[in-house]
Amino acid sequence: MARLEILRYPDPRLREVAEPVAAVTPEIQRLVEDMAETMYDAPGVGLAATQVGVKLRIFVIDIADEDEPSNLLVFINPELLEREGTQIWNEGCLSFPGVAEEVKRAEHVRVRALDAQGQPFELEAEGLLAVAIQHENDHLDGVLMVDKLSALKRKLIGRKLAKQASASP
Ligand code: GNR
Ligand code: NI
Repeated sequence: MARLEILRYPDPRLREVAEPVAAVTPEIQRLVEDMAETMYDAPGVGLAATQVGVKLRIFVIDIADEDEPSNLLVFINPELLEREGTQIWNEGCLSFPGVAEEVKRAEHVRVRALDAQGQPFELEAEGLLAVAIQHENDHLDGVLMVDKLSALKRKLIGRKLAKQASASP
């Protein structure tokens, strides 16, 4: 297993639209393991392949608390089938270190995807899991949480991250 480098905004690769996975091969399974290790190491509740510079429709999520057993969810070629209601969550993103902003999302989603074995599954989610699924699915389309904010907030966050980038080695 290996930890992967997480791209930071405004890296242009975060804006690329990911392509479907043709087949869940051992190489894809290795990538999924590396993504999970990278997510746990960060730590984050989710990670999309786009964030590690891989243009494939894959994300991993684990919303289990520290005192709970881990529960890795793997989504390959995910499709959002239903979105219902609205909720506002204070979101973070590993590609925006130190940023947390309230984002409006659907309260309930139904998603279909392939798991790490290439088997199709469907899942209904609400609360944080629904937020994470929408956040990660957006990454696969090059959509970032700042796109859901006002132009002013986006500009302030852009400046903050530019400052961080010039301050860190
Ligand atoms: O670690 C993460 N936390 C988080 C909190 C609220 C809503 C969404 C997220 S996802 C984020 C990890 C990440 O950047 N995934 O793309
Ligand atoms: Ni993110």
